[in-house]
Amino acid sequence: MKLIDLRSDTVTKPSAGMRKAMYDAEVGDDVYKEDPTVNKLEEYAAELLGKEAALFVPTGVMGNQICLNVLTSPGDEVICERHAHIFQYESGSPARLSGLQLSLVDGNKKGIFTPDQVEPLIRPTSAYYMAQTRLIEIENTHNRAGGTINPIDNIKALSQLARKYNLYIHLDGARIWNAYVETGIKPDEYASHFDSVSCCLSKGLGAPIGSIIAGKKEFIKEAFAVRKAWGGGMRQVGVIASAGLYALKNNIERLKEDHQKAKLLAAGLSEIKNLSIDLDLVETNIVMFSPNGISIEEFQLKCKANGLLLGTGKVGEIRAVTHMDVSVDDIKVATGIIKSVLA
Ligand code: TLP
Repeated sequence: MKLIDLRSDTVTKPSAGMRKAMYDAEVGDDVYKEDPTVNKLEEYAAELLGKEAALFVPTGVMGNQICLNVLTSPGDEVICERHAHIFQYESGSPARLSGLQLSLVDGNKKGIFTPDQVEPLIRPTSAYYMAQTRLIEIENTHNRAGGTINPIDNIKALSQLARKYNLYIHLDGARIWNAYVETGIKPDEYASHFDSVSCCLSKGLGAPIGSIIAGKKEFIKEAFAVRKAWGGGMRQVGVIASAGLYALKNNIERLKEDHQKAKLLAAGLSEIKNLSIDLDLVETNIVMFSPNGISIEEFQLKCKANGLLLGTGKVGEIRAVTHMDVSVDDIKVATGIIKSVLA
């Protein structure tokens, strides 16, 4: 039986063109900065993000965590949204790896929080007995809220607030490419409001592995040392950096198709009885919904038995993510499977 896999946009397999680029990649030892393909990827990504420098890292989690580590000291506090990936899905790493505590803001249903909500959370620098607020983190698009886009004016205002209080500001832009194709706001425009940015190559862009972090030269120099300290110094890694470079050059604009597929799926789901969905949240390639009268686990198992793999979102929610390895037909079949499971 063919399985339609909507668990995540991370499940894609490298295309023929990407595999060829990997096969042909020139390589060297990246710990000595001698891998020409990694160097090319880092230069290209830095330019795309309008930053002085960039660093290739194995995963989005490592990317976020290196950025937090470089910009803070143990005992500092980081402000982020309650459903942020760094809080929900990164294994407690801000505490484990950098001795940080997180101060959580309740965003709206789209995971968006405003400067008015953040300002009262900033600790006075005179209060030596309090953790010191050091950094604000924003996730765009916001995964757990359903792939929602943070409005650029809000990002600007949060960035200005960070400047006013001498705080750093970090972007978890794992899916910044999705925000870009939907709004037309370029990745470098988004990135210009942040000290550090982390972006994934292995989600909708279809690379098998890899993320990029970007920022000032000095920042990337320190990030390079932290990556090594955490065991992330890689060798002839041009074989995978080539996939990332191919992804950045070929697979950004096509993300629009994934957004159309998500809208198609959401529209189909909204007509199914025993299912709740907020269409207002479907802005990019993620669709969150709740099946009624059945547990999430049982619903997932029944869908799987019928050939459809689905993930989870917030408590009581199913997450379906569209990507380049599912077709419009697959989306129609998936909608039919969900309908029959809930009938
Ligand atoms: N997210 C994964 C899961 O961890 C939920 C997914 O399937 O969506 N930031 C954001 C916003 C992410 O969504 C993810 C991955 C990461 C960072 C971490 O990337 P990886 O998995 O490469 O470490």
